[in-house]
Amino acid sequence: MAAAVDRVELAITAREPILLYGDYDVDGTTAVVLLKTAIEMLGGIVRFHVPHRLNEGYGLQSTVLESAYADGVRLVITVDTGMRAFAEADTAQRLGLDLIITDHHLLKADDSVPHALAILNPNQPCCGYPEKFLCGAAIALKLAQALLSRRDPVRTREKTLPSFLKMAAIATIADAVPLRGENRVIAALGLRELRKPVGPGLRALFTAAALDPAAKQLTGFDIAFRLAPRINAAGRMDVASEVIELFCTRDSARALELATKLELLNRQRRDTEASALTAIHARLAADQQLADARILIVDGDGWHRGVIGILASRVVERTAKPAIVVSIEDGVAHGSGRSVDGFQLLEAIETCSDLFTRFGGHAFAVGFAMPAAGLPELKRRLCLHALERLGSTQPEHLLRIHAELPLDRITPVLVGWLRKLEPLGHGNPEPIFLARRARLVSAPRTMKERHLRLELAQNSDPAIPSSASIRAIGWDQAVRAATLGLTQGSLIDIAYRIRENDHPQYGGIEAEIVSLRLPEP
Ligand SMILES: [Mn+2]
Repeated sequence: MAAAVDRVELAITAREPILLYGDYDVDGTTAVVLLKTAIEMLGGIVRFHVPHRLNEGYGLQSTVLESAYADGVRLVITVDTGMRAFAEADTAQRLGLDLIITDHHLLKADDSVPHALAILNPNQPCCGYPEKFLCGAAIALKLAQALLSRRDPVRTREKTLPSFLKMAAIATIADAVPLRGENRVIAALGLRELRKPVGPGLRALFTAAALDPAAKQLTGFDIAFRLAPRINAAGRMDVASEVIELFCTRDSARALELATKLELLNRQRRDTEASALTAIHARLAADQQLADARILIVDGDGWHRGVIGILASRVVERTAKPAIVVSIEDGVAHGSGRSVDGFQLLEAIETCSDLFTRFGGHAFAVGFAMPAAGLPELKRRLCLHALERLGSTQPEHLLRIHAELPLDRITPVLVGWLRKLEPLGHGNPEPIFLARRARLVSAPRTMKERHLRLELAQNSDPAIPSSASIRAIGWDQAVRAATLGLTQGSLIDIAYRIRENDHPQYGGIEAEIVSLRLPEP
């Protein structure tokens, strides 16, 4: 850290431009925003580069380093990337560029690291930093904190750092690092900061996502499922650098324009994803051999490469099997895979490393590129590998229920306690409850022909008569309810989450049904 801070200070004093090199996802772009803001506060000159997902691909690029050098840059700082950029680090050294790598990605199996002036990554075996699961933006925050504290420790602690926690919290929740330890602190304090009046970019983004941070307590869910997809849409569908502009601009008209564009890109992303997902499900339904494999590898022509990762996640959710979605374009296959507990996906694709032109990732997520002609061989080898590792039995969807909670025990006090568990997300999952033999007070209703709305009552203690009922919502559960033949008076078991609906008309506490069944007789 000291070496990194010294070098950045030198650049600031010499008014030497610094290039920040980020990744195109939420973590990478917020990390750029954070560090850019910090260095500019100290009087430094910052340029940034975020690669274009489709045209440039993931990671540090030598060509960008070369043109930065030609433009007078002598110091490059990576955020959320760089840990495996060995060749590019050598390019930097050859050019005479100083390189500081800040990244949270894992090292190569042999613990070797690229040549750099300094590397900030708690995953290095020699690093004593106690929190190993920081996201990229949180590591950028550490560097910002170190830089600013040297100048003014009091102001940094009391004012600047809290304001930076907003970006770090969004990234911590969006990048799916476990929300425990220091990450929980960053996320919780950052969410609190997000409630206060913020810059025009964040405000415009909140409006686009129909979120009012002043009116309600923001949750991890709001960030993960409402804010983050909009930020990510830029990198998936177009250029991520506009996200950085959105967060840095002071011009509200421009912020509105950029947020509107993100909204549009996010809708595009959703449509693209939905149509490809339909095609994938049709394929799995039609091809039994494909569907029975222990790893699902589905390829299609020209599927948008910005969404193949999300598609793979959807297939995993639905099938409980590791899945790889491949998009073929001009004879080149680009794949993105997601895994399940107990199957190390990076290790799996490493057994096929001779087939790839490029690959990387970790246990649960991988990406690769290869000549499309090699796909049959890849499928053959991976299916065999998965069969060896996972065995031939088909997986079961297991639902983890945290506690049994009859519906009449849901009280505002309990909801208040549950709120204290926030921020919920990876590593700190939202509790799922079980209620047995709840009674339908009225006939089930459907919404938009897909969703289910029930009015349920349950009297767990006959000594205390209760006539109260609770509304229960089941997303995409209308068909399931029809299969079970539910009518007024039916008894059902439900696994559910407790939701606070802030709709002005239908607001209140409700149960969100995760799964339902008829009770055992
Ligand atoms: Mn990251």
